[in-house]
Formats: sequence, C-alpha cells, structure tokens
Amino acid sequence: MTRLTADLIKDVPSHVPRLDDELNDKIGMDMRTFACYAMDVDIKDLDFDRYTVAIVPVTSGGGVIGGFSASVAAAVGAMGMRSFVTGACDVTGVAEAFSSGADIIFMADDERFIALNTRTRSFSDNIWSTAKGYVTALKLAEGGLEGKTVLVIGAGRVGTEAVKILREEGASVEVTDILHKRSVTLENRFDNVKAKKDVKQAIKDNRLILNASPGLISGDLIQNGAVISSPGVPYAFDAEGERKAKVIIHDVLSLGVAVMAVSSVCLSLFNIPAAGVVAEKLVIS
Ligand code: 2YC
Repeated sequence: MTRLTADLIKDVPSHVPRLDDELNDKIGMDMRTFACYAMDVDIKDLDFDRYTVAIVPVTSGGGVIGGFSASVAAAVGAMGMRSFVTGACDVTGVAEAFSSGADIIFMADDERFIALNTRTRSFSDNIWSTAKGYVTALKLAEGGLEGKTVLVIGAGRVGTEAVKILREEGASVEVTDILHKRSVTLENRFDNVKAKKDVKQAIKDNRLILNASPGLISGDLIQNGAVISSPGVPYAFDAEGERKAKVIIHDVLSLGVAVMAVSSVCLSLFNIPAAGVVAEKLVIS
C-alpha cells in the first residue's frame, strides 16, 4: 500500500463534504449508507452519533503525516460520529483517548492502520476495509459481480484481499502486477484466479477493473464503458480514461475509513490475516 504524504491528502478535509454527493451519483448511496451496506449492517441499527472516535497520531517509522489524523477525523465526523484528534501522540495519545471515553480509537503506523473498539476488543483493519469497500462499490456500480470476470491490478495487500472478496462475490478474477510472481502466487493459492503477465493487455481485455496499484493507467488502455473501482493512490487516470470509463470510483482515504468505522462497531473479532481470526457477526455494540 502506498504510504500517504501530506500532499496526497491535503484536500481530504475540504473534499469530504462533497463525497456524499459524488458517491450518490456513482453508486446511489451516501458514505454512511454505503459503509453499512458494505458491512451488511442495517443503518437503522447504528446510531452514529452515539460513538466517540479518537484519532491518535503515531510518530513511529516515517513519523506523523501532516493532515492524516485530521483527514481521518473529517471522514469519520462526516458519517455522524463524534471524532477528535488527541493532543498527544503514541502511548500518551492512546491514554488520552481512553480517559476521554472514546469508543473507537483510530491509529496507524507504517505497517497497520486500525480502528480499535475499546468496548468489544475488536478492531478493523484499513487493508481489508479498503478492499471490501472498493469491491462493494464495483458491485453496486456494475449491478452485481456473480459470474463476471474482474481484473485486479496490483497483487499487494489490498489487491490480495480484493481477490478473496471478489471470489466470495462469485466473480472470476484475473490479476496482473508488474511483479508477475506476485500474481502467480495468487493464481496458485486460489481457484478462479488467473495471473496475467502482460499488464497492458490485461487492462485492454477487461471491462471490470479493481485498481489496487500505485501506477498511472493510460486512457488508451481503457475500454469504452469500463467500470473501475480504484483505491490505488495516487489517482491513476487521465482525461481519456475518464471519458471512456462509465464510472471511476476513487478517493484517497475516506471510503476505506468509512468501512473501518462501521466494521469496528459491528464485528467482535476480525478476520485479521496476521492473526487468522475469523470475523464473527455481532449485534451492534
Ligand atoms: O500520522 C500518523 O499517525 C502516521 N503514523 C500515519 C502513517 C500511515 C501510513 N500508512 C499509509 O499511508 C497507508 C494508509 C492509507 C493505510 C495504509 N497505508
């Protein structure tokens, strides 16, 4: 996953108010409705304003990313939850979040970005939530994925989770990556997954695309009427691609954060690849 920079996320807080309208235009739902749909939660069961969400800046690794915590706070706040960025970072920030009675704590180091539910010992993960969100958006934009073929560009952590989720949706998956062996690994691991060595040809051959790569995608490769769901950062498409595609769903952080927020309140344990724990569905807690 691309490590964000202050420059990549500088427009998030001002863009958040327009996200609902953009999402409505593309998939017919606002962000909170979409996040509940993605997590199969009845929006009537979730009182967003009941939740206090703390975002703790973390200084480890590459350090704090200017605007990252504020961007997460803006995205969660737009869903109707009460969100704030702690004054302190790291452990002191976590202590501040707990003593302020936060129900959910968002924090990210260079490896993991999680939303931890302080009441239910559950946490959601940005990688899975982003993959789940963008596969769900593709399904809504396309009107279902059962029996269809989807190209996943990028066999990294988000692309790998997206392959798994697409298969759960009954889609056949083609996967392409500049490091072809990463695609072959997925082909060997799952049935209904085909590794495609020629990235450009794979893009030309597919109308349904989930782009989980940091690469730029030239519009001459895009089919007319393509339906594209693109968590990849930075934004990959040029004017020709935007003209030819039926729809391109992309934002730099908020959609994954929205799904994290809902999943952190509705799952008791999480199917965390590292921990191998399978998610159980809980009533909203
Ligand atoms: O500002 C902070 O608290 C930093 N520690 C945040 C570091 C985030 C690093 N991860 C990323 O940039 C991306 C995120 C979109 C999610 C996964 N990787």
